Amino acid sequence: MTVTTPPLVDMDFFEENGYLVIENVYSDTEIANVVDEYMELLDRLAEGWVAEGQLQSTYAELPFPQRLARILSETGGNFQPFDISLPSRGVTAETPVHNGPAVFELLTSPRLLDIVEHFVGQEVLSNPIQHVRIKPPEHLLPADIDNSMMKSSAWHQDQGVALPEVDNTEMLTVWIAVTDATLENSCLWVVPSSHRGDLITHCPGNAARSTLAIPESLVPDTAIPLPVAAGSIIVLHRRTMHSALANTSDGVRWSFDCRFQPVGQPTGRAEYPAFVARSASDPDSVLTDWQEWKRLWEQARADVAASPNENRVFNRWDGSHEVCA
Ligand SMILES: O=C(O)CCC(=O)C(=O)O
Ligand SMILES: [Fe+2]
Repeated sequence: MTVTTPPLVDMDFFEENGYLVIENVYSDTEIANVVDEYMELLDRLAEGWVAEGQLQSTYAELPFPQRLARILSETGGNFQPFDISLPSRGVTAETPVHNGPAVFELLTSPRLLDIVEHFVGQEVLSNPIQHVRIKPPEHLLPADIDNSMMKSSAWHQDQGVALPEVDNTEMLTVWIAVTDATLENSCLWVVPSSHRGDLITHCPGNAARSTLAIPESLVPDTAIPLPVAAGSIIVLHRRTMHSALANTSDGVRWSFDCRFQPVGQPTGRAEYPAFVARSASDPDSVLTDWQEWKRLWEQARADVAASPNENRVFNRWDGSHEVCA
């Protein structure tokens, strides 16, 4: 498919509902370039892990869903080398992160930024809170892997999983479908209009769920699934409650999520690189070179590794609220 006509951005719908699905944002070529980039990455990682004795085989003969599941299983769920941001904790000089050209093209696509401008204005900053989620069939992964990059995502608001310093940042989440997202394979679910309420209490991880989550008792029963085709995006307000179920299909469910905001507002991850994606007032400030983007992440990694602070907090929740008991 080629994408030509400008997408319709229904701001009234977004203001009412706190989310918007926009189809055909990316061409088949843009999506294929990302897939190719990750296939090369997977080959490279698998060869390295075999050489180091961490993996029995590169499993190059297996279809992608089985291959990825096998490799993640054997390496104890080593997903970080695929992610497009550094983790919030435990960063060393060797922590891997993937900042490649095809991913950069997705994040800086003019067609995407034309859409983002409706929400953020003409001075657009790419926020460094960004992830890839590549979810193999869940039954092929070990039960002890509990990570929303590979498995289900608990109910949350993106504002709730960030520090209070972003409460007044007009941060927009953009969720990008690389594969079709379906009811079976872990499409996104949202609670329409939840952005018009307050920030909801999130509870820190416990035995049942290691990640921060809104307890089920606080999730309205009005949630709806948002199945979308590859190349579509879903935009979310920072207070829209969302989640994703397990991938019960036989295929891989693959998405990126990134965030944009007006230039000049706090990102919540000051030590990680934000960049100007578009600027009417200062076009020279726009980052256009993926190698510079990669270099910024490498510099951030070196800086954080050189002054580790394992006591740093990344959210505001201490679990003392009674709903967390
Ligand atoms: O795709 C998922 O499983 C969760 C995505 C998410 O939480 C986000 O885009 O902010
Ligand atoms: Fe989220």
